[in-house]
Amino acid sequence: MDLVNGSQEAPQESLDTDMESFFETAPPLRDGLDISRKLGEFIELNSPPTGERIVCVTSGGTTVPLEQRCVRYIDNFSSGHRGAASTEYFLKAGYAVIFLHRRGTCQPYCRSLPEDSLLECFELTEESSVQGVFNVKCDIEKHLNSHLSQAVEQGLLLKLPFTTIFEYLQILRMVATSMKSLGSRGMFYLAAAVSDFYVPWESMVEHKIQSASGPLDMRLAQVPKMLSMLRKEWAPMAFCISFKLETDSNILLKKADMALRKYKMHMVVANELLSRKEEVTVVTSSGRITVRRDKNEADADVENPLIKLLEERHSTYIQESNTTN
Ligand code: 9Z3
Repeated sequence: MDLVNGSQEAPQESLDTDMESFFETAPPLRDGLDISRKLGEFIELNSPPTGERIVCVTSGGTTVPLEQRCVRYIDNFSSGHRGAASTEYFLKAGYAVIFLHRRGTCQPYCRSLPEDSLLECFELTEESSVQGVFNVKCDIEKHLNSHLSQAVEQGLLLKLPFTTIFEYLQILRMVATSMKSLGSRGMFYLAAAVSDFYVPWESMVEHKIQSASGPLDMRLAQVPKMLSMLRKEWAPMAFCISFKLETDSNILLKKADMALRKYKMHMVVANELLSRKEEVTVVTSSGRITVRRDKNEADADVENPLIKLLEERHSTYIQESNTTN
């Protein structure tokens, strides 16, 4: 496959046109009406006087289909652990959460469940008894019920799944425009690993690409940068945090600084692939803050202190917005 990586930056007008054409040509969402109804109800329920703050947490990687009847696709790495853990801490901090996640990735309150088939937990050994297995099952059910269903039933957690870059960006736009009315009480926490390149739907082949024709040459278009659209049009008053992922530590903070300025983010969380569960650096216009997991506690997550920091900064932002308006 031939990845054509042009390094020149596109001017603003061409970005706007790229964005329009992305949405005009994307295959429409199958459950768009249902998502829109759920979003409307969720935002109404969690707006004053019954609710206060809402955060949209994006989580997992987007896929880029190579065929319309998709057999092959390019994927962006993300287990969804960051998004799932952060959702738990946001709920704990009193936020209502819209969890926009890649289908099949890590879910809130299910992070500690084993990767292997759940049935393997129930495997009978000579010492274990049917009663013992039943107790394990009850413990798991109790754990899930006490957190997950509670959050969903109380209307504090709305889960919206995506797979492709087309689904992700269309749903993100719906969420953002629905959250516009919340003003500064809305937050975007964009931890999803979003494809930079894609095959436009109209130039994608319908059927499975045949290998008999030899090597595959393919030109990928650049995914229009939605962050500036989010800040400028979709939800201009919302508090926005994006993530910057690099594998080369020498360029990470420079790239995070650039993203902060270019997309007018309120904060950019910089992380390196290998150390992402241990520490992150929060880049703001007034400086950088390193946030680390508490190594003295076995199960401590870096998301715990991170969400505390973001919640504090969001509170200050809401107060400042109220006094200036
Ligand atoms: C992140 O950087 C996330 O923290 C991770 C979390 C994907 C590393 P896991 O899901 O990992 O816990 O396994 N997300 C953003 C990645 C990204 O694609 N950022 C774009 C960029 O770096 C900007 S939107 O250019």
